[in-house]
Amino acid sequence: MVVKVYGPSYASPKRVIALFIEKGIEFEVVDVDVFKAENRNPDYLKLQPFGVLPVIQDGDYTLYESRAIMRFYAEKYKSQGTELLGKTIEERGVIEQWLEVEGHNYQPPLYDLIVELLFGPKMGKTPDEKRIKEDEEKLVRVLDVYEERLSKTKYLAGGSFSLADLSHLPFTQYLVTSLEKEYLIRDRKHVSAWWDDISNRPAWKKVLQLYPPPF
Ligand SMILES: N[C@@H](CCC(=O)N[C@@H](CS)C(=O)NCC(=O)O)C(=O)O
Repeated sequence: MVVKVYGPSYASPKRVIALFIEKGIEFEVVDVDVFKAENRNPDYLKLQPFGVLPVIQDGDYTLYESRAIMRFYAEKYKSQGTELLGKTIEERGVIEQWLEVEGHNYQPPLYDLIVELLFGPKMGKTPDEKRIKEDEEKLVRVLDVYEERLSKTKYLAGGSFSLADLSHLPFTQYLVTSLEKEYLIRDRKHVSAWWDDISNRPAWKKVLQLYPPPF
């Protein structure tokens, strides 16, 4: 069964698509244009009542929330493609910890920056400089924690690439490419090496080739 992914040009759907490519899961995409408010159409809201992307449909199984989708397929196809959930329950715990950090500490200030600097202006809004400064400060504090962590382990959850690293790819790509804030990565030796490693994975390069930034 080919999995249908609604998106696919935006960051959160790319998280799911990167996972599908890492795992060798067949998928097809359905374009949803946020700038035409297609994510607010009644038919789309039947699939994703909060009106955000992505949603997947796998036969008659529907799932939303990009990290829930990633966890589901990484578990369902655990022995297929790249192993992303660790070998032991302890490793899994640490992966889950860093996935939570990504979702609660890393992405929120970065998402705000993207809205202020990319999406807002495209919709005619003036960027809020105070908010931009506060978000960048928050992100700096998070990246300092990452630098410390990555000085001890090659990847966030230990010695192997995992779902936690993968989950960082789409929004960090925005940071580097579209927001032109690559210095936040490059100013930190270990974060910089980690970014070079994970962003050069063939699966991620394929995602960018299929759905290039900025959106
Ligand atoms: N927690 C959700 C967030 C999804 C999300 O924010 N998607 C963005 C694209 S990256 C979106 O659909 N934005 C459109 C909007 O907010 O109207 C997930 O991870 O699936």
